[in-house]
Amino acid sequence: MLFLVCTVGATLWAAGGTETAAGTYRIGVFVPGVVDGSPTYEMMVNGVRAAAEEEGNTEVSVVEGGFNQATWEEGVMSMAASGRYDVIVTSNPSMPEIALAVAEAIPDIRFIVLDGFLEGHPRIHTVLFNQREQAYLSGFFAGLVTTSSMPKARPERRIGLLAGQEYPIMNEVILTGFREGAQAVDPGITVDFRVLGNWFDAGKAQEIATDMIGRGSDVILTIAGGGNQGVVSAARERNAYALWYDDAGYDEGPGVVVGSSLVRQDHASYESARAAIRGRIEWGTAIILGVADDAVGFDTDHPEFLKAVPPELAAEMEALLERLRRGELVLEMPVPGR
Ligand code: RBF
Repeated sequence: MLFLVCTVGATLWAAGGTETAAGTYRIGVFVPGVVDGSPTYEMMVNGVRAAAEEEGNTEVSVVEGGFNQATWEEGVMSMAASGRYDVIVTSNPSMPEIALAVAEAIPDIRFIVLDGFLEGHPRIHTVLFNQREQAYLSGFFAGLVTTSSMPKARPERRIGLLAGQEYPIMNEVILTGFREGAQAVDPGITVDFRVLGNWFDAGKAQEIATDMIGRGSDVILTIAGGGNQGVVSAARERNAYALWYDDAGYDEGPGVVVGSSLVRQDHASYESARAAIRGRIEWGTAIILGVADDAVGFDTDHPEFLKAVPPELAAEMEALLERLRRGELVLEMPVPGR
């Protein structure tokens, strides 16, 4: 089976299984990949479910599109054409284009696209995060760690980034922001950038991360979905540190995962789904949220963070967050397509 469908919600399906009670709001969540292992998708699904539960009279179906990206448009098109959804919620920078193609073909479907940007279509709303701020926070922290006296820090001043795949926001915003943040700590820091080539292969991710550590990286930021586990294993075995992205990953490897930059995709998903259910969404708008909106951050509260990281490093992260919040440091997110 190409797509895995599971249905939850506050409303019952009618006896036939294809009809819903009158007035029920129907949300389809299209996951471009799989939910398990990708923080960004886990948060999207959790946010929509929380909104549906709170509002009531709302049904949520989650459809996993899998890793063959060539099938995503067809998958979304068949969801939209089924007439079973009032709105489709999805997430990642490649989805606005697919939402646009499907919205042009199917006249009454609406889209909420998270982690993407598209303005001006009357049935599409997008929410993008300031990933330049997020990547800068991760890079600044990696810079602090690699130049610190933490037990696994080494003298090379080299840090790593492993990405699932290359895409414009990865290459032009996340990698650049990560390097920018690290070099704000020490301009001599270099970044070893590697690409896994998929969002699931933990074994290959472990091999790549092991090689990165062997070539001098003592801190690796992993943005690779299910591949993240391989980076944590390599760091654990080879005496290095891993950094998590999007949600708090400290419990994935206490003492190994020592930093997590955050995007509140769960809030964005909850808020936009709730607005859609209430008929209050501003269709056609594209918003960008950052540190000042409490939508991007760095988790300095987790007990494993406080255990692993010297207090002066934690204080430096707090100070950086405060500068971003107050606008003393401005890191503008380049708007895709502009
Ligand atoms: N991130 C994941 O964590 N898991 C994925 O399966 C995943 N698939 C992606 C597919 C495409 C085509 C693109 C452009 C990005 C993908 N991302 C994925 C990255 C995600 O959108 C986001 O950039 C990162 O999670 C960092 O916030």
